[in-house]
Amino acid sequence: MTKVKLYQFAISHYCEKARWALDYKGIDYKRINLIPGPHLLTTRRLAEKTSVPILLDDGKAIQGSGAIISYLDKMVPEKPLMPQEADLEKEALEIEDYCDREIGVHLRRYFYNTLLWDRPLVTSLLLQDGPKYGPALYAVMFPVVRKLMCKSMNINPESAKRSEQRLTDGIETLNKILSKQKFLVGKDFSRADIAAAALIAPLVQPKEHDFRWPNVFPEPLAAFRREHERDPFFPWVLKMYRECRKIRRY
Ligand SMILES: N[C@@H](CCC(=O)N[C@@H](CS)C(=O)NCC(=O)O)C(=O)O
Repeated sequence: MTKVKLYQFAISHYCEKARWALDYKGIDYKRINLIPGPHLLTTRRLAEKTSVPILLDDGKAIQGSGAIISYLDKMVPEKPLMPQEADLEKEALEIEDYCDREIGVHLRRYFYNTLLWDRPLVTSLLLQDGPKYGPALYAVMFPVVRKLMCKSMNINPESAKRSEQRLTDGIETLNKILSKQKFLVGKDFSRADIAAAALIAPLVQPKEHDFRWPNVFPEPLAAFRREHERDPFFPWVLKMYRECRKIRRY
């Protein structure tokens, strides 16, 4: 493979899924960090939808964390992320899809409903490792970006309350599986583990994660974290990051 590029938001947990798969496969890639708002100018040019992650390989764009993992497994079959047995393959895809929908979406809505109203904190997070023009642009444009984010992700106090419950249900599902087994599917590490661990990582904040999270989250997020610290999924995420998340820096 020639050097591939990953268009991403540093903060995005879906982008973390793609980064994890790239690092796990030992692929030498370049990160192109975009920031919410102006990202539209880049992503519209590259792919069908506006979202990141987008992997660019030799002019071919692969959009979406799941599609990127499937593509990487095809291009670099060593260390497969898809279980090799057909029934486990189906199970892994189902769990990944569940985590994308029930954890990824709801954690994001629940978190942003608080974070977006702490302007210094959220702008420092959204701009982390981003382009140089970011701070000047957000000094003027942030209220517009926030409005767009709330509209496109349907973020408001009522929807966030429902998302808190959906996230809690998602966590409960993970707890049930992980109290019985080491990995989510079968006996080996797979894309299902990457999906679950990466998408819930903003809550757990493992030290191996290469996004610099704030030392303390504002309430009620800090309280939500404290409530779940003793759940089975929490030490499991820390272990997955410790044992299976080897970040390569190029
Ligand atoms: N299901 C997609 C979700 C990707 C996604 O929602 N990305 C967000 C960032 S977390 C995004 O790019 N939002 C901006 C947009 O859609 O224009 C995946 O797995 O990649």
